[in-house]
Amino acid sequence: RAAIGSSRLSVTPHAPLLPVWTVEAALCAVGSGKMPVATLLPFTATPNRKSAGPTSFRLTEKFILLLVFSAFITLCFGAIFFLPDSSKLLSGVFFHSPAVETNTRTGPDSGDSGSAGNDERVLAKIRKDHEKALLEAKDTLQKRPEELNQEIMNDKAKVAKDSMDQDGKDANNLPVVQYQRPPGATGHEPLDPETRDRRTKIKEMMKHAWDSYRRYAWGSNELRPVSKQGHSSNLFGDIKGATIVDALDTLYIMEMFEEFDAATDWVDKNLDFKVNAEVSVFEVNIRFVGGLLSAYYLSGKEVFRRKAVELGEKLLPAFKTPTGIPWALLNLKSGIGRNWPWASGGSSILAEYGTLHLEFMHLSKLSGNPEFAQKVMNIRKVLNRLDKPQGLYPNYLNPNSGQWGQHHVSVGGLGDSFYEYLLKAWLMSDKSDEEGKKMYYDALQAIETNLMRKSSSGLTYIAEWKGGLLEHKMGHLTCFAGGMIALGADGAPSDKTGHQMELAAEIARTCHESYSRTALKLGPEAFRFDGGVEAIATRQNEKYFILRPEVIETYMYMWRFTHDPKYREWGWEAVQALEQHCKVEGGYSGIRDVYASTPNHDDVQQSFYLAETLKYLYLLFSDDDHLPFDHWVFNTEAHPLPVIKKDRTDPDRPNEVE
Ligand code: DMJ
Repeated sequence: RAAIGSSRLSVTPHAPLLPVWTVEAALCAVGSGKMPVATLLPFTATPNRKSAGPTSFRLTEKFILLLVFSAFITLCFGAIFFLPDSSKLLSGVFFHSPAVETNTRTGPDSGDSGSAGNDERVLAKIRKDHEKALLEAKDTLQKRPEELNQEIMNDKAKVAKDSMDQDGKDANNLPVVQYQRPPGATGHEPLDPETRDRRTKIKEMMKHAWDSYRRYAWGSNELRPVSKQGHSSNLFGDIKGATIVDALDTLYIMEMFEEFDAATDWVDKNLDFKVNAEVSVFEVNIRFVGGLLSAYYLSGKEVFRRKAVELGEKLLPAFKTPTGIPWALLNLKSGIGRNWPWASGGSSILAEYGTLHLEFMHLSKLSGNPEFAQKVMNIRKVLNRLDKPQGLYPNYLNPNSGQWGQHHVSVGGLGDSFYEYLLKAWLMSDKSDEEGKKMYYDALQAIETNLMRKSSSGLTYIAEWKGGLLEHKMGHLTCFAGGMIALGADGAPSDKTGHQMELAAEIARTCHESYSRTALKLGPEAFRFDGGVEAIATRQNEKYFILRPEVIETYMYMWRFTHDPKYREWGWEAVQALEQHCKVEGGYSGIRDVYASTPNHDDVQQSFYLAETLKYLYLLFSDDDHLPFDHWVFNTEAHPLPVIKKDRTDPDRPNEVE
């Protein structure tokens, strides 16, 4: 036993001096038959049975002993590793697993029934837990994605609520809001196969535009698709990532969620407003604030609300003027503002200060800070105190004196989105903003009377007004008006709904003509109705096309309100032209002259191409319940913002914001 039990074989004093062998080595060598019997002899050198000690065993006896022992060892190992529930034996017996001990000792049924009974109970519990988990998983799988998202949001809101301070503010000093996604954030495939294919095609275009930006210009404001590098216009100062923020909601509504997540991550980690640079208040508001707000309302991700409010607060110093009419340009660090040097004696511009309303109302709602809403409501007050020539709003207003600058009026550049925001303020307030409504319909009447004309061949257009004289030119930007008039037609006073729908359709037709009369089937920046031409650009500096959305925007609204298939056809014509002439290997580019037979690319992929042009195209080939108009209003950069529903229980409180 001593020889076997100890780890080393001790050598008897009588034995000759020999190397020390381990039992394992000896067994191994014997077992493998490699050790000659003679080699073992030194241990058993004395054949005399009477001599004391283990060395007196005979060789055969030793073999038998070794065999018995190894059989025993094998049995033990077999029992440990191969009998059922051996793991428990291992953990319970050898490793003294506390889990096993607790279960067996403190379980409700613990008693003297023995370990077999305990095992049964443990197994039964595991089975029960398993079944419960399966049922829960089944339950989860049966839920619709929206329900799941809503549950996650509710849980998040609950956690946020639990961690808020005494004023009901969260860690970012924002009020806790119960996020509820408005309906139609994503759509479904249209039934008609052709429409479905066309919609898929638009998504592929978005993918090409986005992937190219991601590959060549990630983090820059825009992409140069021909030279395959980043591009930054000075409209955004040192703020970066305009394309990312502008594209967020388009990615979401097209269900490009991997791309949306990458964009979200960039916003979270890199979007920085602490810049010592001058920005355009209008551009930053419509693209960045608008883009962030939409991304928040579509996804419910708090990072977007936080960033939108942070940026909104940075824009507030722009309103520090004697009248409260904001500056066009603002240094985000110093808070010092000024106006464009070219704008009529230091005036602010109607389309710029008049295109803050929708975003600022939502900023007040999401931040709990009424200042945003007060600032834009004050703009209305100033405008309503002023006399308007022929009921029209001039493009220039001096923020110091509160007086109009030059009497230029336009529904295109410098004026356009002011009118759009009057109508949409009313719609976004769930039709409770009566002031906005009246201002819109009065202005539209003045525009119709003073600016709308018909060409000799019957094309309706909206001219520009300069001190009482008409310039018979219509900008590509003005083409948005077809969609706006259609959107407002339903609420038009004095039975004018039908008439306004006709006007909208006529403008859509004129703008379509401006496309079809070019060589490349894409519209010029401005077209004229004088000197013997109709809907054609005559000046070289008006022949370019920079991927603008306005014509397609009008097709989308007209399609929604009429379901006349021609609007989808016209949209498809534009898609084919974009693919043929604007698509390049590194994205989509604008064109310098739409009348030239081959395109000369301007090497810029504008951020509004992803925000607006592709979004409106996608919606043109989607069903009406995708971003339905009774729940969503688009800002001027096509960022959908939810209608702020009236609190029906309180007649004196028209909507949450007010
Ligand atoms: C966009 O940035 C907005 O639509 C704005 O109101 C004017 N136009 C450009 C795109 O053309």
